[in-house]
Amino acid sequence: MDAKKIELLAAQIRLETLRVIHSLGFGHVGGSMDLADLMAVLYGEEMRYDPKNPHWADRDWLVMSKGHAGPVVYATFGLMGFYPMEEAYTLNKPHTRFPSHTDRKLTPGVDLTTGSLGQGVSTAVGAAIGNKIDGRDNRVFCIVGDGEADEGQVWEAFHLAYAKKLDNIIFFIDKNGYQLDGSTEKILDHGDLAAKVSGFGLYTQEIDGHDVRAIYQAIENAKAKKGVPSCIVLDTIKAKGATFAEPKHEHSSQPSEEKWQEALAASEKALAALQNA
Ligand SMILES: Cc1ncc(C[n+]2csc(CCOP(=O)(O)OP(=O)(O)O)c2C)c(N)n1
Ligand SMILES: [Mg+2]
Repeated sequence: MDAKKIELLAAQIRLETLRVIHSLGFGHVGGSMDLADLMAVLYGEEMRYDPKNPHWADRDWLVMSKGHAGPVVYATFGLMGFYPMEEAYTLNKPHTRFPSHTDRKLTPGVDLTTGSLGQGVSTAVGAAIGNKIDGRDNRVFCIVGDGEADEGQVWEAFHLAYAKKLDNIIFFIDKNGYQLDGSTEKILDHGDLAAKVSGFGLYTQEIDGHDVRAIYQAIENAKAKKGVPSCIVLDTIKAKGATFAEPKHEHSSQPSEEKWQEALAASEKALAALQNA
């Protein structure tokens, strides 16, 4: 993997994620921005897809189970050519193809509809079972929130994935330490989350979720494991790269226009620094 290329893509995804949310003026900045590095590795390196044929039967699937991270999905898909980027600057407006939460019937590239936390993990497992039945060698990549992991359904789905020996699904848990209105520790402490997932039988790794090399290597390790599903726990900083939201790890944000402009300028600068490096 060309790490510099992927880091550049991650910076582009961060900037476009901000632009997408700025088009509405408010939204889920926190849980979108912290996934830019993962999305860059997935769509810049790891996944098999055709932006001109989003329903290609042999594609790898993405299930953004924490469906409120729609903006980072729309930014990534726009950059990868699923549609003109500008089209996503209609976030959640009437008749848009870009609702705040991901919807498979509206947005090219979105494989499953999500938003009700927990459910995407189960439907992702269903997709992985279906792909096996069809004899396909593609994979399902499913992104779960750490607050979302409060849902019992997440653990039922892990249990099923293990029992069915689904080595064609890789879960990611975005361990940013925060959910909607506070820290995960205060609201419902998971203790050692990776140890719990591992206890369910999944091949589990925990890494720095902003290190593209570590993300790539963990995915490669997961791909090499036969007969068990995998989970990669990503230690992340909620709202990473959004100047107004990162200090308090905001879940959703509605900053003033001045604060928006500051954040967009900082993100453009970060991108330019990588381009000139
Ligand atoms: C079943 C369900 N309950 C509540 C919500 C409202 N809700 C949306 S996001 C969120 C917090 C999610 O926290 P986390 O999974 O940690 O997401 P992240 O920190 O990555 O944004 C909640 C409670 C929901 N979407 N679905
Ligand atoms: Mg969280």
